[in-house]
Amino acid sequence: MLTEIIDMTQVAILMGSKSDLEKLSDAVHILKDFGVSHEVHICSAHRSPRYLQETLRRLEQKGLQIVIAAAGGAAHLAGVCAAHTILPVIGIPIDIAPLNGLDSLLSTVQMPGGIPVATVSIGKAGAKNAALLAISVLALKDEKMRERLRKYREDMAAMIEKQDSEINP
Ligand code: RP5
Repeated sequence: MLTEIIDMTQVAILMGSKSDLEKLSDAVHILKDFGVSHEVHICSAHRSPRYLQETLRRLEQKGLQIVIAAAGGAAHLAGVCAAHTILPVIGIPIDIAPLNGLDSLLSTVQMPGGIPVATVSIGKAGAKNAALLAISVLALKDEKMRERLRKYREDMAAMIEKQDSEINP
């Protein structure tokens, strides 16, 4: 694949803290399985604002197309990323104590008009969907990616049918 030959990064997964990493494992696996070139970075909007900005700039120079940003609590990472780039930004609200993600959801989803963040569901399901949503955007201009996405859906449907037949022998 061309993206493997040239040093290109299509998708960035950014997170506010190393403590978010285990919630994002499905997103990383899905991007790998679909052959999407990606990088995973810890860059906090409030603890390392300059590093976040530098990372975005560096990745944009490597052909970045979509940013996935995951954060918990007062989760402004996705919004700050969106402020620094015109690329599509997908926000994952991470569930952390004591509010278990409702705080992160509202912080991520409630962007004032003008700077959009496409927000997925809280936690692990959101991480999975963020990767699949990024892939569907890439698939707009990539027939092979579209085929992989169709197959992914077909496999999922087949699995549900199999499970149904198992409980209805
Ligand atoms: C956010 O604060 C991070 O995204 C993380 O979800 C949360 C807690 O971070 P740690 O205190 O675990 O580093 O910025």
